[in-house]
Amino acid sequence: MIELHDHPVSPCAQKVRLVLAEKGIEFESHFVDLAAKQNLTPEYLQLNPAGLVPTLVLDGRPIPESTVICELLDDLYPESPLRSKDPLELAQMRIWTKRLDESLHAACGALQWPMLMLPVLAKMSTEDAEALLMKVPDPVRRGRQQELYRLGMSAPVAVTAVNTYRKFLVDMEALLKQQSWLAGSSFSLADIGVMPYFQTLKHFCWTEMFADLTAVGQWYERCFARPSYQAAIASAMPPPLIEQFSAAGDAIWPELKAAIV
Ligand SMILES: N[C@@H](CCC(=O)N[C@@H](CS)C(=O)NCC(=O)O)C(=O)O
Repeated sequence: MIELHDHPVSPCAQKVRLVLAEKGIEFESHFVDLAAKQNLTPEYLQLNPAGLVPTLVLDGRPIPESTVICELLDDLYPESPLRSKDPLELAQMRIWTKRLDESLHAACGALQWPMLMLPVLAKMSTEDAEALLMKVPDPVRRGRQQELYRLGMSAPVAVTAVNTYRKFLVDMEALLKQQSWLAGSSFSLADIGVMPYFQTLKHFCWTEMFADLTAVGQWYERCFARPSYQAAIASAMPPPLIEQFSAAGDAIWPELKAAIV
């Protein structure tokens, strides 16, 4: 039995759910309430010492790190492979997934986290909110969240994030003008890895960020038309959350747009 410790709007969890859906693998999802900081409870930290979702549990063994999980699932379920046999395409795929892990993910976190968490923290005393943030195990992530809590979307980290996003999209455009998919001729873990970050743009109504990038727009349509998108991402989003996100994202968009250089 496969279990996934999960959250509907976590890009990393969405990535894993996309792989499971592409391959038709059954699994049991356990919701981790990030807003209630359930990811920082001692029980969850035993599964995932970084206090992050997702965690895949396979025959009782917890496996963290979405990129690792996706490759593991492709190894365990080799039918409908999501990695090319061509070494150059495989390298290209890993360059994209590495870039997600090393840069776009943090940028997305810096934009998405305040939308989710600032309303929750606003209901607490400053002391309680600061104490809660002190529990975040990773010092880099903790510092980013503290900065966003104190300065909101005008924090330098948010300005850098929106520009990191835009640069990623522009680089995608250059490549997708020459090939259909990010790793080359076939849909792969690179496309799956990037799709959730477009879901973030979609649900916060920030798709204008790539409105001028035609090849990216076509890639987005192709990816989001896949049945796995419906099964893994769209159907998991609670409608009240979609409404809350689009209203919050819409309100902040002019400020974000003005920060793009
Ligand atoms: N490198 C990790 C990153 C996981 C991650 O950042 N998860 C976020 C949601 S997408 C999370 O759990 N955030 C909770 C928090 O920061 O409190 C992976 O790929 O699995």
